Amino acid sequence: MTLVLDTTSTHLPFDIARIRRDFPILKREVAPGVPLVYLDNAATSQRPVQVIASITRYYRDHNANIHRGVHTLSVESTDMYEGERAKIAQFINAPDAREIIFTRNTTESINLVAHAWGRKFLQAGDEVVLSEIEHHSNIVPWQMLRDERGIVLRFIPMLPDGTLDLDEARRLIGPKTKLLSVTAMSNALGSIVPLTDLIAMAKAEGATVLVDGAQSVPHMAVDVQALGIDFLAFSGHKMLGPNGIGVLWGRLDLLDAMDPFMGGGDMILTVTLDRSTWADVPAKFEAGTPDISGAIGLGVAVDYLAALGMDAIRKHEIEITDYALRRLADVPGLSIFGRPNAQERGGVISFELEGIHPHDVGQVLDTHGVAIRTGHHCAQPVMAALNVPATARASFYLYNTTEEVDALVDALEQTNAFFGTGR
Ligand code: C6P
Repeated sequence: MTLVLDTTSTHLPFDIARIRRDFPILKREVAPGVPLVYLDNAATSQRPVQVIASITRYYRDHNANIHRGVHTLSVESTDMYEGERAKIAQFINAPDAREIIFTRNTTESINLVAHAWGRKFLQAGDEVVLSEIEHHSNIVPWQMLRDERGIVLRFIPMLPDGTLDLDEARRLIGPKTKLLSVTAMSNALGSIVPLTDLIAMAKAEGATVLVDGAQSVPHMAVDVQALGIDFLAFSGHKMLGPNGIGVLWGRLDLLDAMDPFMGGGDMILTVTLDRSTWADVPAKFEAGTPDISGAIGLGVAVDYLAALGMDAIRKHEIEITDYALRRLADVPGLSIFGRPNAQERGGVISFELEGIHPHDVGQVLDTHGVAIRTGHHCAQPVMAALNVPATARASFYLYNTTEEVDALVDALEQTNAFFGTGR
């Protein structure tokens, strides 16, 4: 199959052909004559040459440890690392660069809050409100804390259309709620969570609010001050950045009041054989040599996203998702989970093909070059609520085209033909 890209499309808000040239992997074939159609962006995005080159350049020209040396390379590396912190603060409109803590990923960021904020400020009987559509990384750390400290977990239920039950949320969020921790967008279904309503409910009760931005920060403008939240967690690898670098943003007063997450080099002020005192934030939460090149690559990824504009990226994804929802509706035997309207969801479409296990769908699509994710998407409670073991999931990003959606639809029709289904 030859994939012909209509790179002159004018309905798109930016120059898709130019963008695709920045991503060499999009030109590869997964087998001779089978071009890659990468639709697994909710799992991880691809990286542009600008990000890849920044990492090579760092190791080739600047590499040294940071905050430790007086020599030129160490000073350069420190300046680059700290410069990226400031850039990322600006990207999410954080008032102070010290509020950006570099972690490995969203998972570590949420664990950091559960450990360093939760263990200090939550007591037995305090309630933490989560939702049924959370990724495991926003469930398991709180279950661990519950088992250790006796806090109570409450879950805002999911309605059959993949949205959250706001009436139930109003009932669950009350005087005992000390923390609301919710995702901005479901990775399994694409549902966009009505954060403004939920945050207002939590703030009316004086609760702290953590937002899991793993699926929102890469795809739409996120402004922590406008949202009025306290913590935001996200991952570099889902937003064109390297693996192994993530961010926890937290309000400075909260970060100041928290104890460290890990002990070691760089997070201390003084150490004697008897006791130690802590460095100020952000160093207090960045023990050991950090992922310096990762932070630099993430900074370049943020430059790339900012140059395109997050509103333009969101608009592009709505167009692609809208087109995909319409085309997929015509595939025999295919049903889509979640809201039918592209405006109400991110660029994620979970679906099933009647009579074929999602893993088999994924495998046949792969033979046509189409990469999607199948499984429970680290959101087993969502699968339980839908009463399915797994789904097939296509997810889009700024470089995807309507022609790639056509390739997905063709491959699904061939999957039906292969299994003799959809008739
Ligand atoms: N979701 C997916 O295929 P990490 O692995 O720490 O970078 O991100 C965890 C995470 C947290 N919250 C949400 C909403 C997420 O989507 C993810 C990662 C990927 O859906 C990998 S499981």
